[in-house]
Order: sequence, then structure tokens, then C-alpha cells
Amino acid sequence: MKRIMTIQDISCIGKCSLTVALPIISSFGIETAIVPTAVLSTHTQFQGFTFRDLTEDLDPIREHWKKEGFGFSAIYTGYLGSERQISIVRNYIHDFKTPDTTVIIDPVMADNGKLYAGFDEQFPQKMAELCGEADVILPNLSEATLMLGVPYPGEDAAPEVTKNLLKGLAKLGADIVVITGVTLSDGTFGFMGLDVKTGEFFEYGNPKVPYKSHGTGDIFASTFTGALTKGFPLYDALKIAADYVTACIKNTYEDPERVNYAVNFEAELPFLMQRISQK
Ligand code: PXL
Repeated sequence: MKRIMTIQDISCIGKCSLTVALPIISSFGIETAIVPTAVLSTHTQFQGFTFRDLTEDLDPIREHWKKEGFGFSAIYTGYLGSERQISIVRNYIHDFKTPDTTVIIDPVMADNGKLYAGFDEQFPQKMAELCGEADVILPNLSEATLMLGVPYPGEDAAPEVTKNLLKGLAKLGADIVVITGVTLSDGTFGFMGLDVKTGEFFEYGNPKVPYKSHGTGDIFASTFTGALTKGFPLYDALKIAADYVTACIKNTYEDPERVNYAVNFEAELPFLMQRISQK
């Protein structure tokens, strides 16, 4: 069985980071090895969340895994709580990346043009440096602009603006750069990407559902990581992720009993399974 390492926090309530990465990657039939960076009572969109920093555990976990000789098909990182954790992640990549390991970095730190609570203004620069270690990066528009130090153009940014951001991100060093949550020229909503080696742009979108919630970036990145590791070609893996996220948002939008802090990703796991089986 293939094994993916994912490094991010546990938000006990919030349906984000590890609490979506684990079920989603597992549903691809892939072992999910978790490196929990922190335990929070909820994600940071709530007031008064608790935060147990697990930084001190990260090096011992890495050392033990090294000693045991564990290998990984992919290393996927999401929310990291501090600059120190970013340097520790570098050590994980250094120790476990082989020619058969894909490094996927989702530089989770912002939405709607604003950094999440707890991050200082230096953080995006450090995250940008970490992105140089990745094969694939998956920022949203806010994260892309913060890492490039340019103004946030808003969710309805013109496709030409997004293309220019992709050209900027290409300089960070990853082979494939993708911006999620963007409006395409035909009015659909999805992702735009650039294959840095070939200079080829690509995009895919679905009709926009007028509903926004938290955790959708993590669902996208987890699904993409699972699908790519399962053997789907890059563009197909991105499309599966976009379709699943759209299904989750739509399901939530139509649910009169929805919660306002996350999407109904559980209810659409059968859709994801069906989508994967069409390989
Ligand atoms: O979904 C991204 C995310 C992950 N982890 C934590 C968060 C957020 C977004 O708010 O607060 C702790």
C-alpha cells in the first residue's frame, strides 16, 4: 500500500487540515501518516480557540521514522503554526524525499486577502521560501499575492491577473504552480495552473455556487494529493479535486441544517469514490 505523509494541525472541530486529510486520503486506499503540528479546539475562524503547540514533538517523530526506515510516495503539507515549524518541515523533506516522492505544499495562511489569526507579516515570505522545495504548490489567491508581496485583487480577479501571479509563483521554484479559487474567462470558478518546465498554462472550473465556507482548500489539496498518488495524471487529479470540492459546497449550500464553519465533505465521499472508480 502506498503511504502519504501529511504535516498539518488537528483542529478538533472545524473539518479542516488533518480531520479532512485523513478520511479523504484513506478513501483512496492509501495509508495516511500524520504529523500533527498543533492541536486546536477549533480552527482559527472561531473566537477563543485553544492552541497546543506540538513543535517539540516534530523532530523526535522524524528521527523515529528515519530509524524505522519508513518511505513515502508523497509529502503533503498544509497549515503550519510558525516559522520554526517551516524549518522543521524542510528537515522532513530533506530526510524523506526520494526520486519517487512528490512534495505538495499548500501554503495555508490566508483567505479574502487577510492572514489568518496568529501569523505575522514575515510568515508569507518564509512560506514562499518553503514552496521552493515543492513539486506542486496550491495557494489560493490570497496566499499567492501575500507570498509575492502584491495587492490582493479580490476573488473575481481577471484571468490575466491570475496568469501574472502564476508567472510570479513560478520563480519560487516548484515545477507545477496552481492557484485555487479563481474565476476563469468563461465565468466558471476553479483553478488555474502553470507547468513551469513547459510554460504551459492550464485551467478548469465549475459553475460557481454562491456559498463560501472554510476548509475547502484543505479538501482540494487532500483530494489532489490522494488522486495523484493513486496514479491519476496531474490535470485529472486536479479536476477530481475541483469537482469534489464543488460537490461539497453545493451539498452544504442546499442543506438547511448546515453548520457555518465547514462544508459537508462526508456526505459527498460516495461521489468521490464514484469519481475515482472511473479511472
Ligand atoms: O482550513 C485552513 C485552516 C487550517 N488549520 C487551521 C485554520 C485554518 C483556517 O482557518 O485555522 C488551524
